[in-house]
Amino acid sequence: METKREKILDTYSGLTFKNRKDHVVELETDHTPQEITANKRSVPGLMINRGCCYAGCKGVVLGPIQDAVTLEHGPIGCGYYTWMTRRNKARGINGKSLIQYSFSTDLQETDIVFGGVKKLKQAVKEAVEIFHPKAVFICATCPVGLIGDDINSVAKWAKEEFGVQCISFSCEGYKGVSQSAGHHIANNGLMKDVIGTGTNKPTTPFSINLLGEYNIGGDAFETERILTKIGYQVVSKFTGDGVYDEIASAHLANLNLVQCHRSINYIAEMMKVKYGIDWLKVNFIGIKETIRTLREMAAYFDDEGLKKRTEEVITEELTQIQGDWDYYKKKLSGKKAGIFVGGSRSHHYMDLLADFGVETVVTGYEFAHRDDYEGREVIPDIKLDADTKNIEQLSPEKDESMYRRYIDDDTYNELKGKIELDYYKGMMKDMKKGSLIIDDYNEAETEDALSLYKPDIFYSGIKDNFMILKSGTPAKQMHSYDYDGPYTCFKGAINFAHDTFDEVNAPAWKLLTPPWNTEPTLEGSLGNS
Ligand code: CFM
Ligand code: HCA
Repeated sequence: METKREKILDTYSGLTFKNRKDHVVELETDHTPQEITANKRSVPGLMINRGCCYAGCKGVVLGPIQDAVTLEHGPIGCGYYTWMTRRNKARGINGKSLIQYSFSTDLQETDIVFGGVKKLKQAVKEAVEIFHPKAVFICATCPVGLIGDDINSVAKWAKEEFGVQCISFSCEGYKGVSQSAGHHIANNGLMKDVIGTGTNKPTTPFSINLLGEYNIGGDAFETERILTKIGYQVVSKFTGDGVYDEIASAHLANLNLVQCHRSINYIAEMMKVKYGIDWLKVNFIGIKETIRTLREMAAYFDDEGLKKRTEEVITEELTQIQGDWDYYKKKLSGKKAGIFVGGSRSHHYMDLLADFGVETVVTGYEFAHRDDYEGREVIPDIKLDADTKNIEQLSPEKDESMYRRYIDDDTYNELKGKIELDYYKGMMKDMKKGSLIIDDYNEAETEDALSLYKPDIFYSGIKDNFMILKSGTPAKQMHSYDYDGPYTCFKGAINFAHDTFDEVNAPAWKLLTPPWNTEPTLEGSLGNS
């Protein structure tokens, strides 16, 4: 009998089938990872959900830093489409935040022909004079790389001319295969020119940096509330509600917490080598996951007072939500979910859904790497110069280096003694036999997955959201949370359950008939590979 995976792939012709077959996995055994192909170039013509390198660098990692001007060097479209589309909230510093602005050099055809450096210099000058930012981040888009504008020299010039930190990021959209390369480029820039330059010394030993938390819908606010209540000092957040000086002083904290491993593991690994700061893979999405995380943190610092306070806060927060937790568990238990988001949320939200008895049966990522699916031993994605102790980052194009394919044996051995190898758990370990995992999912595959698995609710991306809604499936998009949130920690979990409950029970679904209720589902046989 054809498996569900085979049915999905069956719709493809030869070449596309050959490409896609290794990106689609149906688990053969409970909680046992299988090999999946990931972080590869998409098939042209398929309606995928990925973004570009520039989106990952400018939009995702650098954009949320509220006292920096993130200046797009390129045509206005790239600036416009990354203007406030991501819900990374910021408190503001003395009532001021720059994240609501879109800064662009607005390159025109003549600039493409004669070069855009003059315009870029003028834009930096205006940005500095009008907004007085802590830093200017110049982010290149595709045409800039193609015409060869020297953005590095402009950054150097601006530093001297205005006495302001100015960093250039060569994050042209076409680099790499998705936004993932952009995360890497942004991480490298922050590590090279920002982290380590600050002097804000923490005042308690329980000082942490919250990495890979972008404060979508206020998530970081809620996590920070819990951490502060326990007695932790949050030195910096990367980069949600981000503050330049705090990030510059991150090296003075005692522990790094990694929420979104995909987008920021590079910084965690580099800080471990350069400053000896350990990192913990945490997850503040989900009640049980939050408790596990808080206990692991307390165990790490190994302080009796901290452990006691951790338990007190857990009890206090649980007492406040227990009634709601029981209620929503009763209402949602037994339901099946599908989740497709970028590079880490699918797994995190799987944990939160499990708190309410909801099983994730079909899932995947846009641009994750194999480790996000399969798990891995954590090995730094860097080269260490044995004499100077300088760290050289491997190029983002070689991003699959997670499996130490691009680290020579000598470097590996050099690092192995110095660094404790950790294990990073991917999503497959938390999934059951028969569940489906799709990498770089596209619209056709999502449609087929919907009709084959018939989830009660589907957590989607932005681009695929409407197609799912039109199929009559309750859908909630997990990039901006459909303007809700926060969803972190204890109260956030209840917010999420409440929104999910509303979505599933909205009367609108009774007015729609999914196509598979009136038309046959998939037909045909498996093509030759
Ligand atoms: Fe990390 Fe993110 Fe995500 Fe991501 Fe993103 Fe995002 Fe996402 Mo959109 S950093 S990988 S590049 S958790 S922007 S806050 S929602 S795709 S799953
Ligand atoms: C990005 C940001 C994004 C876009 C979501 C989408 C977000 O990666 O460029 O357009 O589907 O969360 O806003 O992931």
